[in-house]
Amino acid sequence: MPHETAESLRQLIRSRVRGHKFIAVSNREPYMNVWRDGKLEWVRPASGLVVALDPVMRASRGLWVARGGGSADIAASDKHGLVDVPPDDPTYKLKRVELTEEQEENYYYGFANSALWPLCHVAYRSPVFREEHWQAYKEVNEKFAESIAEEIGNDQALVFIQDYHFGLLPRFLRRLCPQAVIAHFWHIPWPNPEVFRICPWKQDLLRGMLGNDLLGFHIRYYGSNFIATVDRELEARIDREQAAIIYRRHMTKIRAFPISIDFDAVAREAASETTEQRMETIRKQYGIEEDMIVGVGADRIDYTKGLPERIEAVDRFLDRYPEYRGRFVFFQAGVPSRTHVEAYRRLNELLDETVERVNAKYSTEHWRPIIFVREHLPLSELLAWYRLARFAMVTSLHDGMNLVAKEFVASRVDGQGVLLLSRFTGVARQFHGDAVLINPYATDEVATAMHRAILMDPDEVRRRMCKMRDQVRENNVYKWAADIVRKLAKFV
Ligand code: GDG
Repeated sequence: MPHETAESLRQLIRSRVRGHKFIAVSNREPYMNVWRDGKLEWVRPASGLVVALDPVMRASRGLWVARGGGSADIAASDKHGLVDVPPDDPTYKLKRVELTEEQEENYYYGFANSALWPLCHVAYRSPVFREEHWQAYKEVNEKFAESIAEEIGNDQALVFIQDYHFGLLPRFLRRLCPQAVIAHFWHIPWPNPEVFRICPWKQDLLRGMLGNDLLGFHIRYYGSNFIATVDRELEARIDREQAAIIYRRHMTKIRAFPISIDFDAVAREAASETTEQRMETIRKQYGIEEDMIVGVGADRIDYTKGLPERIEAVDRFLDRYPEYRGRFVFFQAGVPSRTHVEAYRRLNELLDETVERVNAKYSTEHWRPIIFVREHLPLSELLAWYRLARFAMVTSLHDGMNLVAKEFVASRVDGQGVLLLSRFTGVARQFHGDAVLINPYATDEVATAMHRAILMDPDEVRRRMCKMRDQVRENNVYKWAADIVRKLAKFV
């Protein structure tokens, strides 16, 4: 069966949502303007969400509303905050909503990232609940609703909201634009009712989310947790047959849409001359001989990604299998993230300490087991590392989906490479049987899995990798978007 493409998505959007404005909403903007040496420049922030939604917007030629976070954002946009993007091929509009520093501090670093993020991930970090964070969260959600309503006016519109920054937006927006069809995709897990019940504003948040017509999660498990939470906290009618919630006579359908990547684009880039040259440069720069075994990881530096746990596993592996000392390197790329938040500052310190300790323990004059690069690498460099690797490690303690796993698979145009994958990721539901599933909390189990990946028979490696590649090729990001658009079109 031919798989979904940007072109088939474009046709679908044109035929199914004709006469409707297509509006996406997210906290982070897909393209940012900054001042560098007095010159205005474009930057593309690192985020799984942006990677997934940009191709959807290119196909829909719609409007993307987001917080303007770059130092030159205002200068680069018109008086309504509008600018044409992508810079090299303008196909859709971006509307930047300007927030005060205090709003950003309290809404983004505060309620979204210090309360909702740990609450939904259950990664054993206590959520921080503060009244001023919550007030700012409400304020910002309301401000976004007004800004979107300004663009919609009395027109018909399909609004596609992204993520946990906007739990209250659906209800605010429904009040202002009752004719709009509103869908919301929650990119992170939803916990069970026992965990969620500690949130002091739980009912307001749930009521906000029930302003949606359609509410999507990566997997059914998160959706069932959401339904169970509403059942416990609000007087709502649950229609289990239809996986829907009826609250104050409004119906919200709950569905699973596993997010993905642009498989063909990643595979093409991975097979390109640039990437192959990078592989050579990397080999020379780091002295990686042909017979050296490479392990790889790439993540935002976040406590949900299990980074110190991964380094501990490398330590355990070298301790238990000393024959690999001098023959194995582990490369970790880490993009700094949310460093304003105390828990993230502590994580960065812990990570540095752990890497230093393990390197000091095993390094020799000519060899160091862990290469840790704390920066946002160009995509071709990341893909070059993926291609050099015998295995990739995804050790999230909990993760909505995890796109790194899918990108690694797409990059292996040679059909080689083993994926060590945490059971606690959404993607583990799609790759079970083909990835080597691990529990990142169980260090010995992870060390054994690394050993197993190294010794795995090349035919078995290929068989598993080919199955995962088929999975992602077919279930690519255009299919994710097309499934949502088809569902949305039923409301039109
Ligand atoms: C949230 C959910 C869900 C990382 N390092 C570099 C780099 N990256 C790119 C990866 C990937 C993206 O960042 C990270 O995506 P993830 O899915 O792993 O994670 P989150 O940012 O936590 O995203 C997650 C996602 O939303 C989508 O719904 O899957 O569960 O937590 O694309 O490649 N990219 C480059 N250099 C780096 O050094 N170029």
